[in-house]
Amino acid sequence: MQRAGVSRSLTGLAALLALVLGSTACDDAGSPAPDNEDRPSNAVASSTDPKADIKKGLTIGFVPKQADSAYFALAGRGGRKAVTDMGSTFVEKAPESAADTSGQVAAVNALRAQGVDAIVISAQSTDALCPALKKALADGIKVVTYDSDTRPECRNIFVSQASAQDLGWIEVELIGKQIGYRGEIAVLSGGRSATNQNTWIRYMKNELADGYQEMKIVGIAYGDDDPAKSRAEFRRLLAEHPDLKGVVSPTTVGLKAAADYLSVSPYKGKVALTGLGTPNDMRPYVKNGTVEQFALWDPSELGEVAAHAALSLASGKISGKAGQGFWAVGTGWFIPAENGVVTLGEPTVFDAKNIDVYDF
Ligand code: RAM
Repeated sequence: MQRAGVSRSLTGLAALLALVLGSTACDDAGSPAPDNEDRPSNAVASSTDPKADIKKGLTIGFVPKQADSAYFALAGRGGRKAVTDMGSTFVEKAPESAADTSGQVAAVNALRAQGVDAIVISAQSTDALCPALKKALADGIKVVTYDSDTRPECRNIFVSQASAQDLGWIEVELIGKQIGYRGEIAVLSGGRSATNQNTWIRYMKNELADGYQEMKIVGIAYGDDDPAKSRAEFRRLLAEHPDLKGVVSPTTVGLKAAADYLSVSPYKGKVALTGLGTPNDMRPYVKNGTVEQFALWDPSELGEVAAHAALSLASGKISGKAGQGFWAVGTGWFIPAENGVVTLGEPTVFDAKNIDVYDF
């Protein structure tokens, strides 16, 4: 899509977002393309009753990417509130680190053995999680992915934070604006196998190829959503690419770690930094001029909507089939599109003008 020329003539990213979102209503929302011909489980008709009540006494198990994460703590808080408000039990099993895919598989197996009614997971890897999730589905456990998807045949619904195409474009725009849409950029990502980051990077590359020919990605590093590794990888990118003009970090952990280093390094003011971060993490670095703008959605809302999807699935109100809507109390009505994807809405862009309005 040729959008760079149009976007450069506008002043605010809000205007850009409105423009783009209006024209991309039908794009996919970050769900990876199935790499086989399996029929998605959510496309298989199952008997549902849209008038059924939400059951009480269910057990909903959340599996975030990692235990020690401000982002997943917020998402878990939203999930717990939704589940307990509706009279059910919230449990969470988290691997120690985001690089620990086997820890996520173990968490899924443990929740399965426990006999939970639904599993809500941010999948760290498509391939590693699918077999375990398929077994859970075969047991009659409903599976919702949130934040990071697996294959459609391995879950019922994916609650996506935003359209992946829009996120790819916003990242390119945020960094492009700051470097005059010209020069070398790099990406500091999270886990190498993380479906969400890999999908956004793919869309970033598409955008660059399509309308930003004078910007070039010269390096992609993976900090595994570990602060120390992210910082080290950021320093490596800076050292290996002396002409680097900017870095995009589409992970809250990577962006914070990079900003922390940049704020006290000689690169401050020379290399632009943006990406996805929480306002509370990023406030000091916006205030001290290290970071101009970055974006995110409300992680707590993401957790709430994912929990409501799980409750509706486990109550037999919906099956994940396209068109079968569910009500997320406090947020609204969501209708899965093709492949069972539900999109939360538009991400927010934060900067010095609005950051103090947000507290998460
Ligand atoms: C990190 C995780 C998460 C991602 C956010 C933006 O917290 O990698 O999956 O959505 O960053």
